[in-house]
Amino acid sequence: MKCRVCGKQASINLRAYNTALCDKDFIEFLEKRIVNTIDDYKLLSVNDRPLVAISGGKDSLSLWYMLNKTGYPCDGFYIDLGIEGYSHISLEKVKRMADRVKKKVYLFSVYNLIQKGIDGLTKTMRRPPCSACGMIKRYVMNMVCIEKGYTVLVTGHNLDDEASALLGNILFWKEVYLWKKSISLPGEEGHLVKKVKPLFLCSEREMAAYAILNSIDYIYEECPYSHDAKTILYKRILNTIEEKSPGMKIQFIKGYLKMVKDGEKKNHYCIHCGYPAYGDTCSVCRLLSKLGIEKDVNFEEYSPYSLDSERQEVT
Ligand code: Q46
Ligand code: ZN
Repeated sequence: MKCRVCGKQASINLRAYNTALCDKDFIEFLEKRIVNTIDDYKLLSVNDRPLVAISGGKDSLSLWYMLNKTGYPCDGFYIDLGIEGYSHISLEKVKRMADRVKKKVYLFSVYNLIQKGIDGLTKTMRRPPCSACGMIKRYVMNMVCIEKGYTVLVTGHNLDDEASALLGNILFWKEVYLWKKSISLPGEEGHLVKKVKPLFLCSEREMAAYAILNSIDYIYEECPYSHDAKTILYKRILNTIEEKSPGMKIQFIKGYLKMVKDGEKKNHYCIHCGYPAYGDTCSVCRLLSKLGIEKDVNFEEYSPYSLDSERQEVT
């Protein structure tokens, strides 16, 4: 197998793209995809101050490294969740990367907020920890951005995370969540910071390869609470389909992004006639203006009998 770019021995086969690449060209290929994703979906602008949420795993650490390397300087944010055998190891990895990219990382411990770690919270609440943990993380990440003046929160959700979540939301028709899973979620001035996911189109396998090739020291262990059976099942199902039909996952997720975009566009109305439009002008008004015709919509009426006269019997 030869590298498509330089012809040397390829080290990774990307069946979804029908291509194989060597180490160096794969790194460039993936970095280019991130930059294109940021441009195509308008995730970051020149005036933005992005902050990356980092867990210590391969995705968020690689993302932080990549963004700083490709011209998007950004600081990091880490939440110590107080999970035994996990949190202190991940913190070390995060500090190591901060030294490497020479960027600041804010550290926050959940003890400051709830006076216990996620372990303690689980015991007190006697329910699965992920919903409370997710809620706390979202809250604190938003708070740090607002308090420290960052305009965008960047997270490391990858293609496999998003595709499995999307599949779960579709299977159970969780419509509310369905619309909230997009690549970018708008903020509300002073209340809610904009959120973006530049790894939306990068698979788990690609991110692991990128981390290894760049000697990124990440935590291999998953959070001990992360064994949500459904998510694992959905990922397995999607991988089986991907095996038979390479590129399916990316099509699935791109189709979803298109649907969300079209959905947003439906809220636009024609400035001339008020009819729903993709853009400022509806298709009919656009056609008429192309033809140089002034719109004149008169509805003639035909009545078989005068409305004033007495109703005649139908014979
Ligand atoms: S929500 Fe659940 Fe994660 Fe929190 S308790 Fe661990 S697995 S860290 S993404
Ligand atoms: Zn090459």
